[in-house]
Amino acid sequence: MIDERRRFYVTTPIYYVTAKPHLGSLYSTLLADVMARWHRLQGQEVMFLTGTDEHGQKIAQAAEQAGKGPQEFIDALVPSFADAWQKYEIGYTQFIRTSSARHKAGAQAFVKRLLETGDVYKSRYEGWYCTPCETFVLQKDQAISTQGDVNVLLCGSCGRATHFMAEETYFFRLSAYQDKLLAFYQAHPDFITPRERTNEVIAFVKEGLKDLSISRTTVSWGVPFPEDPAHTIYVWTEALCNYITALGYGVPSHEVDVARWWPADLQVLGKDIIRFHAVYWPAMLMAAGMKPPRRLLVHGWIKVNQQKMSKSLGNVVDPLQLYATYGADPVRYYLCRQIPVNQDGDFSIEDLEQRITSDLANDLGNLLNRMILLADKYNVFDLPIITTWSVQSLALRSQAWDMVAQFERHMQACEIHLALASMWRFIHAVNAYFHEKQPWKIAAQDKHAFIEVLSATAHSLRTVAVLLWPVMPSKTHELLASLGHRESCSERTLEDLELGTWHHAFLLKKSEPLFVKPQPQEPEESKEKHVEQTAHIAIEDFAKVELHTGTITLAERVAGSDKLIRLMVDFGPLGERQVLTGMGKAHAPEHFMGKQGIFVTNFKPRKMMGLESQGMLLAADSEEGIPALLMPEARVANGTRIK
Ligand code: ME8
Repeated sequence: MIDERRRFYVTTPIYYVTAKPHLGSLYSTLLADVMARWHRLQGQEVMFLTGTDEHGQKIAQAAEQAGKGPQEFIDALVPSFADAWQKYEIGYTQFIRTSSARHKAGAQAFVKRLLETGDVYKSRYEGWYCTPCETFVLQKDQAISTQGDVNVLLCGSCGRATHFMAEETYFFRLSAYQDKLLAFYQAHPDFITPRERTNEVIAFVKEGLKDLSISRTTVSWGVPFPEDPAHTIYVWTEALCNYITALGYGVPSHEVDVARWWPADLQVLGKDIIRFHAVYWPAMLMAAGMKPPRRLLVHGWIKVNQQKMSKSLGNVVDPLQLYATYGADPVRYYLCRQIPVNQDGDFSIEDLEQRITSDLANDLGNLLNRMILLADKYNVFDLPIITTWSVQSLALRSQAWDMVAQFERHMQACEIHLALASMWRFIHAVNAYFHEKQPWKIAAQDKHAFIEVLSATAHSLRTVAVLLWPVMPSKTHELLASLGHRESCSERTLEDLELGTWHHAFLLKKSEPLFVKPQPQEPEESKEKHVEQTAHIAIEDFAKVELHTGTITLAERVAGSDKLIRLMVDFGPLGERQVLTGMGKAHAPEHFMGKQGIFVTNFKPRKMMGLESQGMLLAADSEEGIPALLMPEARVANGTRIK
């Protein structure tokens, strides 16, 4: 099922740089990366664009709050996007910044084109504006909140207060595109994935489209409007242009690139910005004489406790923290598998860890481990090409073949979670096959049958690794390396898997487990219990530690150290010993003089600042955090053993 077009252009939304990227930004970018890799796997040339949205009131306000100029503010934040994408192996081919000269010139050229076609005219706008969403809010989309005696009009999308604005503005004649848009949706039923969302869009367009204000006189942090520098281009109009300015729109020498890549094959976005991409953007492109994108992948929201994860709600999950704890591939897998692309999904650490433990470590990782362990035990690493297969192996091969077809179908439809579900059904089947065949029992008597089971398992794992590469680029390379296959997934095609023939030889390699199971996080309370439990030791263990009483006869600071104090201690029959203590910051030497303390006396002597310590003085932190010496209640003979 190889796509006959040889090129694939995929984009992500460009993110507002008001803060570092969060899990929601990663999610859109990851979906685009998986689709980009999926098309690379088919041997297509891929253009993958992502970037940052750097103009408008929202950015200007955020910069002001941070006490910085807008350019300085965004310049400091943009590297955090590139860094996160690099850690998560996002293989974009271009990163666009809307403050770049190329983008600004391209956006101006696009608006100029709309002026020339007569689809942009100057008039006056009055309405309610939501700065966080950077959009005018129609009356029907507003909610009213009464605060004291005042009614505040809230944005229907984000629930925050709107403010009234009246200004001279340029309008885009959106109303003229109502019928053309409806005809376009009808002619392209696959324009929006998932299809259900098309109905929302059609209903919105059918209600009637008003002309769109596309300039501001009150926002200076933006791209100057062509031929009227008192205005800046409305941030959304300008931002949408990034998808073509990145190709070189407006630069005569780049016309060929625009023609080569546009229309985009896939634009990934969250459902919050569907209207901009499914209505305004296609209409503006039509007005400029260009085609709308081929397809939009509109995904749901990642939520935390049923609420959308967002910067303004302060409930964002930091992708870098997840990366540090679990690594990139397990998080990539979790996001693709757990959250259905077409729905909202709740993020939880428990689900993430559960997926890593059961799907990755148990189902996939253990299968590889068990095979390699057996290969090692019977010293059979070299698996030659098999020409005759048992009935069960043939059945497994045909399951593999079916899975490949299902997987491809789902991926072509951008149903990544369903593609993974069908793959895991197959992985379960491979585990069942391995279990039924009991290769550990036949290894000694029937070497041929033993090798056949390993080979069928290796073929299955190779199929899994190749298809899974778009989702877990590193782990699948490790998996292939353990099978002795060093093929680079990015260069291979699916044809071999589609044929379904098993004709490979393998050279198995001993390797580290593919996935590490996360250690369960214990609640604080049970952690304490755990400490109590592990604190139980046998009396013989205690007997190993020799504790004696001793009287301090000398205490002085060790030269060159503000911590160490040298003590001479009288241990009675055990003699006199030198003990160093690190309590010099809390206590002066006089504090120790003449006191009888308890010492560990059988530690291996240890040198500190050139002096040997032959014991350890016991102390415990007081409530004020100052070490208090542990002493016998009554004076006892020096050198008495504590039992
Ligand atoms: O809207 N779950 O930028 P933005 C899933 N600059 N995806 C989420 C998410 C969540 N909780 N939160 C954010 C903008 N996203 C404009 C876009 S494009 C020409 C201009 C993702 O930084 C999702 O894709 O607010 C959403 O559409 C996008 O980030 C919004 O990012």
